[in-house]
Amino acid sequence: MASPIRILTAVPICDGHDSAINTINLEFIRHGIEVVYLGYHRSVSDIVRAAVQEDVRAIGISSYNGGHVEFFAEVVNLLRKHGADEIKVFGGGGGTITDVDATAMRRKGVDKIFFAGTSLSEMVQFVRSNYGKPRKKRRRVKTTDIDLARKLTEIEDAFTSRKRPTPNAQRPTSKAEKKHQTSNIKHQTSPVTPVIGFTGPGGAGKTTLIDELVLRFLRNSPKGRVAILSHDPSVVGEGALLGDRATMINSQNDRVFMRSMATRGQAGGLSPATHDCLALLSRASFDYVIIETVGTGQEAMPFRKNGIVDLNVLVMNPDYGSRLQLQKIVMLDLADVVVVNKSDLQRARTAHTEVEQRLEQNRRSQQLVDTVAKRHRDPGVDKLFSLIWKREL
Ligand code: B12
Ligand SMILES: Nc1nc2c(ncn2[C@@H]2O[C@H](COP(=O)(O)OP(=O)(O)OP(=O)(O)O)[C@@H](O)[C@H]2O)c(=O)[nH]1
Ligand SMILES: [Mg+2]
Repeated sequence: MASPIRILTAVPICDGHDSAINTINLEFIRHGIEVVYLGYHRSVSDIVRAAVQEDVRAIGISSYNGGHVEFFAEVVNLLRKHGADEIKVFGGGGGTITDVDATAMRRKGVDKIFFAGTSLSEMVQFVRSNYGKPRKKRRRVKTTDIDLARKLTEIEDAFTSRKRPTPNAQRPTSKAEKKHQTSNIKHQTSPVTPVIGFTGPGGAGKTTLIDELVLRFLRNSPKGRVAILSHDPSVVGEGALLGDRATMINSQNDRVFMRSMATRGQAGGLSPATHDCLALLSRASFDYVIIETVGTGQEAMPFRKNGIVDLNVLVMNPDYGSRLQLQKIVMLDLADVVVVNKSDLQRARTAHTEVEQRLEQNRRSQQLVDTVAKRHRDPGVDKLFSLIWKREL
């Protein structure tokens, strides 16, 4: 089976017209395309960085507020500068992009501009026939991010084409396990990258929280780098909207390597290729690796059996229901840290008390933290940050 086509879509800086691209994204994912959506008001460098890290086939830009000739051309130029000119650029902007503009843009290296009145199926057809062919063998590159991004694609593709019959065979082990395994080896020098796993129900604020923690990490560690492996579900047509990047603000930074993964048919919050991708990232030179699962249900325990994370963080929404629901959430037994996010909401106080009582029954040293991830400089997020980063992982 061929891997889904992966593309990135975005709206340029100083432009909030995202209704067209939202409709187009939906049509693409229904037709089996994986769309990494970067959101609106995005700069050329943010778009190119994301496209390189995500190793997409093409970038689709929707532009309405003018400056499109220069903006699209800058994206093409920066891709070239990074040695990533195999990533193609296309897009539209209704009547704001004239025929004359489109000709100028094509001359500057843009693949195709879609005008007002084009049907959605024409766009799907274009993407399939232009960006769906198997890739030619790619030359090795020196830039580490491009190289890393391509290796991650190879891992994902191998699982899709079933070249990896036994998933998890080379699963990474947690730092504790690795320590145990190597305790008899003298002079062990290679550093082991701590892996922090974030899970919890859809919309609880996992991505927003990770973004705020990354901000604190970047400030505390002026030269450090962090990797994020973020999951979103594949839909029935086998496409996926990989939308976590659209929520990220602080993580649009050269010191953050982020990769979005679709679950590609696997239940439980992760993708069949997650473990191998994680193994690769934890061997690369990052100070931390963060994983975000898909929004999960009561029975989910995405990090349990495999020991792939060093710290297990469950992010909850105060609106989980009642005490009875808390008895059913398996992750409440397994998490090292439980975060009640959205503490600005009315039910947050009650949620804190109920979750605290539930955790007491476990008789383990689990931490409970209340946060408001969407508020800058939230003291709860500060507390979580010190807990994670100052902890001996
Ligand atoms: C809807 C709309 C809004 C909504 C936006 C809602 C949203 N969240 O997107 C609201 C009301 C908020 C809005 C606000 C503004 N708008 Co307005 N808006 C429009 C409008 C009416 C439609 C745009 C649209 O979504 N079309 C629907 C899409 C699906 O169809 P389409 O545009 O024909 O695009 C086709 C192809 O090009 C292709 N396509 C488009 N993008 C892409 C991308 C890819 C990857 C692909 C493959 C294809 C593709 O898909 C379509 C298929 O047929 C246009 C006028 C118009 N008729 O175009 C003005 C328009 C774009 N807006 C305009 C302006 C000025 C503004 C404001 C600055 C107004 C103000 N003074 O406040 C603000 C700015 C907002 C901001 N933050 O950027 C101007 C821009 C003028 C310019 N560039 O010179 C326009 C042209 C109106 C006008 N004639 O003055 N706007
Ligand atoms: N009121 C409130 N809203 C928040 C808070 N944190 C995040 N949100 C909002 O909650 C919504 C979902 O946030 P995300 O960070 O995307 O949640 P998520 O858990 O990553 O979602 P999935 O990846 O889809 O499972 C967004 O609209 C955020 O702005 C918070 O502390 N308070
Ligand atoms: Mg998320």
